[in-house]
Amino acid sequence: MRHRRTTAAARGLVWLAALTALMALTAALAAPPPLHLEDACVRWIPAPVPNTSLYGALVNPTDQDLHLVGATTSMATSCMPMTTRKQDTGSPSGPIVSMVPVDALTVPAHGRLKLEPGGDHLMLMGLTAPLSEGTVIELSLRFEGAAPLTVRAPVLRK
Ligand SMILES: [Cu+2]
Repeated sequence: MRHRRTTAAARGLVWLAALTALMALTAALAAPPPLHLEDACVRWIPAPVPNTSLYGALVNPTDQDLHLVGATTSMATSCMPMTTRKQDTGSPSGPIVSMVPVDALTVPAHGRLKLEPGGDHLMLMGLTAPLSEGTVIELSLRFEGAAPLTVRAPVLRK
C-alpha cells in the first residue's frame, strides 16, 4: 500500500514536470525572441537581379542560443540562412568563395550574429518587385521554437 502511494506520487510528479515543460514551451512559442537587429539593411541590387541579402547584427541578450532558420517577407518568395565558405584549391587565382545554404545560423547567448557581405547572411530569393533605395522592408525572422520576430531594414547600397 505504501509502495503504491509512492508510485502514484512519483507519477504525479512526472505529470507535473511534463505540464511545466509544456507550459514553458507554449510560452516560448507564443513570444518572439527578445533580439535586436542593429544596423539592418537590405542590399540594393539593380532590377533584373532576383536575389539580395539582409545584413546587420542580431544581438541576443538571453541565456540561450537562438537559431535563425529563415524568414518571410512580401518582397521575396523565399528567404534562407546562408554562410560563405572559402575553399583553397591551390589555384593561382586564389581560393574559391561560395555561398552555402545552412539549416540555421546561431545567435549565441549573450552574443551576436553578424550578417555581412562575405560572411553569414539571410538570402532573399525571388524578389517580387524592383528594390528602390531608402525603402524600408519588413521581414518576419523565424527562430527555432519561438514566434517570428518582425524587423525592418532599409534598402541601401553596400
Ligand atoms: Cu547567399
